[in-house]
Amino acid sequence: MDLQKTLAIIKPDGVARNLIGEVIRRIEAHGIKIAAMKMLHMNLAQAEGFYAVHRERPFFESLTQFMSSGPVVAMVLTGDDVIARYRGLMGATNYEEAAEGTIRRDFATDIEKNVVHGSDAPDTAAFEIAYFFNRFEILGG
Ligand code: IDP
Ligand code: MG
Repeated sequence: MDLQKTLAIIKPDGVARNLIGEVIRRIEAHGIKIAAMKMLHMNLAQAEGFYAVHRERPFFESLTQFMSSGPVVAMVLTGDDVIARYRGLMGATNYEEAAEGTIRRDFATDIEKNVVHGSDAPDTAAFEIAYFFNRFEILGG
């Protein structure tokens, strides 16, 4: 068993398109537990801080403007190997390359507006969870 936590976000496009329920339905249908959840609207500086790892990338400015363009739903997910399992549910970054039946394949409209975020490793998950939640807000601490 590798009990992990990961940060999931329903991005502004997903919230605007009424996909909150569908994303959460898929998470629960795969037996993944939600340990924390909140809705918030990041400002630009907050989005830049969240995606600081990407600050040198050509898409950084557009990505952070997008992520601060409307409300998001942030969640902490827990379970065995949940980082990879949730990324499997999400599908590849580029929805055109994402596997059939994944969230991005089914709902993304371009490589940026791809509906969901998920941490990619234990160290990034720890940073990203702490960016949005304190330990009193996470079930099971
Ligand atoms: P990930 O979300 O699958 O982990 P990352 O490479 O970490 O993908 O990129 C973070 C986010 O930046 C992506 O989810 C997407 O919204 C956006 N992004 C990634 N690559 C591109 C690109 O080539 N053009 C525009 N936006 C991109
Ligand atoms: Mg990433």
